[in-house]
Amino acid sequence: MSTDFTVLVVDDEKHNRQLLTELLQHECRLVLAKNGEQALARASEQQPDLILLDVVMPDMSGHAVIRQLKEDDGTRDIPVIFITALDSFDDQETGLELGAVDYIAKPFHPPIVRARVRNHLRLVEQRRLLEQLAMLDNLTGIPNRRRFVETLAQEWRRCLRHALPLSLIVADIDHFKRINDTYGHAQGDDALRSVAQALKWAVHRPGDFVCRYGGEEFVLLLPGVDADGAFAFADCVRQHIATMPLQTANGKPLQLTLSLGGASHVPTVPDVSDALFLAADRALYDAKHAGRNRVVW
Ligand code: GH3
Ligand code: MG
Ligand code: MG
Ligand code: MG
Repeated sequence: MSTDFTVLVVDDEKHNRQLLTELLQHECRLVLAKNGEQALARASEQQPDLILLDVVMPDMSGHAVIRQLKEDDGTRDIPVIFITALDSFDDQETGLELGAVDYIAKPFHPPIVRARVRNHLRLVEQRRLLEQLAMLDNLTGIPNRRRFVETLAQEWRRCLRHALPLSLIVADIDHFKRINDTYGHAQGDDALRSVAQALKWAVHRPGDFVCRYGGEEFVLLLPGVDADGAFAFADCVRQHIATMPLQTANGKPLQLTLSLGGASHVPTVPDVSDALFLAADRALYDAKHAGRNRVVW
């Protein structure tokens, strides 16, 4: 089991915290809390992958802790295992109904605790992998639209905090239907993969982002870059794609072009990132109507 997992152990008794630490220290990174208040603070700061939660604690019960964890967007999805001396069927039922993924009775048998923790961490690992896959476009391997929506909201907030400009570019392949019609759909797919790789190569600064938004349309995000910088960047991309030779099955090299629409804002209010996308999309429309293979801002 890899140690890049973090497990939060919450127990008011030092002896229990020590026992669990000895038991799990080679499985994961451990964070300890001795009461409910500490548990909530550490869960939100450290974003552990799993929480082992005592029920009977003096200030705040484990049940109160899990209720608060489930109310908060930032901690809702962290799996919780109760470890408790309250082991009646009713107690177990209550714990599971509050959203715990498992229930371990005290006094616990150490190898069973370790095995259950391992099992739950394995589930966490599988879930992470699925989440990553769900954010990738399966034709090109670059991030997909779902990832874009998340990233745009994130970058908008970050640029708002630091008073930075955020630039967004929508790029659409020109007359792509003709490429499919002339060379076939498989060749069209290859062209999409090549364009995706070229765009990925172009956005190499940390924080820059590119995704396949859908069909033959890509979106690029450049945080911290103003309209002038982003326009120049978009035009470089346009020139690069227009001169990039693409191999085809019949040996005739294929050339394609992009139309790009861009928009830049310095965010001043939260949650209007949609307007940035719409402005860039409108600019793309103008680029198409002005004759394609060009950048419009
Ligand atoms: P425009 O310059 O106005 O953008 O013309 P266009 O032909 O690129 O645009 P249009 O929207 O008419 O056609 C887009 C084409 O992209 C049609 C569709 O079959 C093709 N396409 C969308 N997704 C895929 C894909 O995953 N693989 C392939 N090969 N083609 C795709
Ligand atoms: Mg206790
Ligand atoms: Mg097109
Ligand atoms: Mg299109």
